[in-house]
Amino acid sequence: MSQTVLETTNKHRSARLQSLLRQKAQWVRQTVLKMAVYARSGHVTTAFSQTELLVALYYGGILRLDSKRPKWPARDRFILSKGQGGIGLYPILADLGFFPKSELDNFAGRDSILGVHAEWNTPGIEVITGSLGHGLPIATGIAQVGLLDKKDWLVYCFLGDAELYEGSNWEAAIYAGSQRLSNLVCIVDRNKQGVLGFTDEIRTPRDGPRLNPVDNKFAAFGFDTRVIDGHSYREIFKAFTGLRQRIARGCKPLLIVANTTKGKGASVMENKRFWHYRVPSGADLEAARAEIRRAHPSRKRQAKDTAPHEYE
Ligand SMILES: Cc1ncc(C[n+]2csc(CCOP(=O)(O)OP(=O)(O)O)c2C)c(N)n1
Ligand SMILES: [Mg+2]
Repeated sequence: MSQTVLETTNKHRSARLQSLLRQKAQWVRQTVLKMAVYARSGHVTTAFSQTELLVALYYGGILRLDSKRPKWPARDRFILSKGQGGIGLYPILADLGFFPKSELDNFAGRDSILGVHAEWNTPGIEVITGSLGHGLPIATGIAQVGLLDKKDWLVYCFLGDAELYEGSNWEAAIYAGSQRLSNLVCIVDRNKQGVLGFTDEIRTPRDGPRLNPVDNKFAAFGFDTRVIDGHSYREIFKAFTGLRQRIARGCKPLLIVANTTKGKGASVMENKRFWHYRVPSGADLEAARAEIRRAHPSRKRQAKDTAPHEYE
């Protein structure tokens, strides 16, 4: 798998680029499954929900990053507020060269640099998260500093939807809106599920209070908003185009609601209450593997079921 960051050009909508991104997404899902099975830990459905968004951001030339200089001062700051999604970000960071792919073998292990939740000592991870609800206040503070220092880097804050029940999100949103933090881009992975409950279909006591309409709530707090299909590269690139110019134009902070499916890509786990903390095994695992293998027909070596430590 090439480690080249794909260029940001009009080619984004081209079939070739879409095919490359689909291939990356397939590889990320396969790698997440291997890591989780090997470690007997990790949030697989969480990672599958966010895959296309992270693949587009990291391989599609949206984020300005340098894997050889993770602390490059001019980098965009990407904050994975839904820290349990780390398992789905680590393969991408490794593939891009932030750290060796062999580190993926030790996901969640003793002395690992890759925790179940994202931690700041991992190259490419900005802040520790996983205690949900605290990424946005941190992102807001960093964005404020960027504006005061007249920098052109952007701060991306990637939130879970049920995470919006927690922490100091709304306090931070009020502040971000009132200060017109034009360099702040919030993305909500709107998979409509938390751990065991749904966010808008209140059928059991495990379901949370209704979150809809998420976009209108943020708009009321002073954000511009966009709602997209978080599995469509065409919609993702459209929503993430021209964001850096928003700083010079003094725009409002931006919220992108990305409608997704929890467990996307493995129907056996899609949109079910059961899977948030579980790692599939047996027939479920085989079904998931087979479906992901079929997702991109040109993937080489797809028939070979590699050992956990082989990530190519
Ligand atoms: C402060 C805090 N409370 C509870 C948890 C337990 N927890 C882990 S993941 C999760 C649900 C997250 O749902 P969501 O933010 O929608 O993420 P996703 O669906 O993308 O996994 C919860 C409640 C936590 N990590 N932190
Ligand atoms: Mg969710």
